[in-house]
Amino acid sequence: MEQKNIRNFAIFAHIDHGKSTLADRLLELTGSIDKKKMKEQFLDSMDLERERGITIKLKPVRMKYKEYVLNLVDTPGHVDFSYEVSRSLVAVEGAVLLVDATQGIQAQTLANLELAKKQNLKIIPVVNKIDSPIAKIEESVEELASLLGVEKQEVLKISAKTGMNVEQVLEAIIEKVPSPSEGKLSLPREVSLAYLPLRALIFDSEFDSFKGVIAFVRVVDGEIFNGEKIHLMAADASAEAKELGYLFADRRAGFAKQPKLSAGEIGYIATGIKEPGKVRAGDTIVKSEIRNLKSEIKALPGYEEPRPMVFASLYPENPDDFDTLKVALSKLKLNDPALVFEPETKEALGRGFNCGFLGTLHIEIVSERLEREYGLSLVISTPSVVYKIISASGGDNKEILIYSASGWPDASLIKQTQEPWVQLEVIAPSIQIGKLMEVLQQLKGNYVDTKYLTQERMIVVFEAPLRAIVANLYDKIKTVSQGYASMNYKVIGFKPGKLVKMEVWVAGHKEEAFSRIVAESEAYSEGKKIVEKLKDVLEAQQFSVALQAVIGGKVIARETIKARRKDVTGYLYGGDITRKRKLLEKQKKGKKLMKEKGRVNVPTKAFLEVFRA
Ligand SMILES: Nc1nc2c(ncn2[C@@H]2O[C@H](COP(=O)(O)OP(=O)(O)OP(=O)(O)O)[C@@H](O)[C@H]2O)c(=O)[nH]1
Ligand SMILES: [Mg+2]
Repeated sequence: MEQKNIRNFAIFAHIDHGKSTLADRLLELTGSIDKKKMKEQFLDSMDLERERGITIKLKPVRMKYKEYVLNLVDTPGHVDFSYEVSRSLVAVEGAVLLVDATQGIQAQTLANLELAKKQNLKIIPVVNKIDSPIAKIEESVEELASLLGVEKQEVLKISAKTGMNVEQVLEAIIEKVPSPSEGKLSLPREVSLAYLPLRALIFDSEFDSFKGVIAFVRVVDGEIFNGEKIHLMAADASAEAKELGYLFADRRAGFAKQPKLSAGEIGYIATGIKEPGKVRAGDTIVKSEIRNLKSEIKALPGYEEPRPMVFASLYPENPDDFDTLKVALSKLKLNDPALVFEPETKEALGRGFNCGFLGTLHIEIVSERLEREYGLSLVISTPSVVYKIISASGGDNKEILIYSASGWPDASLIKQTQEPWVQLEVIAPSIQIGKLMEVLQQLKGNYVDTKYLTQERMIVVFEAPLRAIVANLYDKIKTVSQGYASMNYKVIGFKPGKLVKMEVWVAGHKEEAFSRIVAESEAYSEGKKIVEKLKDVLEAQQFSVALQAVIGGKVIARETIKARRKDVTGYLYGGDITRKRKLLEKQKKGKKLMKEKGRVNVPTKAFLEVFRA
């Protein structure tokens, strides 16, 4: 395929603005999919995506339209998956920016646009959902045109649902998105004509037990043939292109084997590599034979490493599953490179991992995927943000970063505690600003500014501790605005704040996974909330169970679950008194043992429920 006939583009937007639905129409228009196989949001192929109605993973697809090859990448809209968006945008020359006409520009529209601008992408502005009776079409067109500084006529008006005007999107892509040879990734002309060694950018990957790591690549220069020896520059690992080809709509069955991949194309390379840790998104694949010329071949820029800000510990419910969890995490990381993890050991839980995530939905998705795709049962600790502690040791001040409550040092060593703060941008209809302000005031942050986005909609800028955001601010904002407000945030640094470690004791034993770091001013209400929630979610035991929130050895809140006496002898009839006594004895022993071990069995669900409290 000649490069001038290739167009590589992503679809990006705020959550739910209709990206995957537009992708459906494009697949149909280009005849890329069997009509019988078609279903709504076809590219959301993961069960989790379909159940929740959201896209979680970026998804590349190759389509043919007239004499052109179009490589589309569908991206997720939720803020927790923004690393999927930034990786997608690096692999393409253009992007369709969708704005839902019933919603207008939202927080992730702005955040994602910033990412696209950094990549110098050609942006095709599109207003979607014009079929909806509540669509504010002209307003949305005006918003989008002024945001991008383009004429209103440039903004396409479509319905991804009915297909109205979708063909215009295809035409605009062909006309306006630069071909790879003219795009941002191509070499200066005089160089590219001479000698073009292979350079392919890995933007995603997954594990296959037969083919090893399958890398999804954008070939930037040169070409690669099936069976050729390859080298991963950053990992300094050698491999072989066991199989390569294009990605058609149905990815599973859609690995379409080819003899070669050429500059400008998007496709996959099965590397045969069996250690998942070796392959990283952002790495550059070159040919083995030229690896010694490394100094002459520059690695592609790759990606900024994502900065996880929320941490939680994952432990296998069955300690024997530690190694399975380890392998599962590294395989999952191939497919979700925003995930970071490090082994750790906690007395009550054994061996597990401290993991970093981009947000709380990310935690949910990762733990669900581990359970579904790898058959693991997990215990998840209360999520926490990173805290900084200034400790005084031997006269010198030392700064340490704490990723979970278990790393909390002895109180006598703590000189000052600090926590990350964020700058929040909330976009909402002006008439809702009052109610939103009430929610924001509760964060005990600083109001910064209010700007008009349009006549009816405003952006409120606010600074607050990240801790408050993690604790479900997103949902609160959605609720008070009936879904019309959206938010985005970025970390601005650490600020001093009085923090303490709160422990939770169940039946007199510390349940380390429940420990969390809280603001001192909120410790009492937090403690109360946790023990009340625990009382709700834990089952009654054969002995009464005390639930206590404890700070520095002092109980600050307490609840009790009453004992349930289990009739172990019920099924014995008649007078077999010795057996009866034996059973009662056994029960007593069991109770004692349970009490000794403090093993009230706390199911994973309880950890998540308590966390959501
Ligand atoms: N009325 C109307 N509804 C639409 C249109 N396009 C999409 N929708 C609906 O909007 C909802 C979200 O659509 P998706 O295509 O999943 O949105 P998305 O942008 O891919 O969402 P994420 O990937 O999770 O960010 C679905 O219920 C669609 O049916 C449209 O043109 N008109
Ligand atoms: Mg989607």
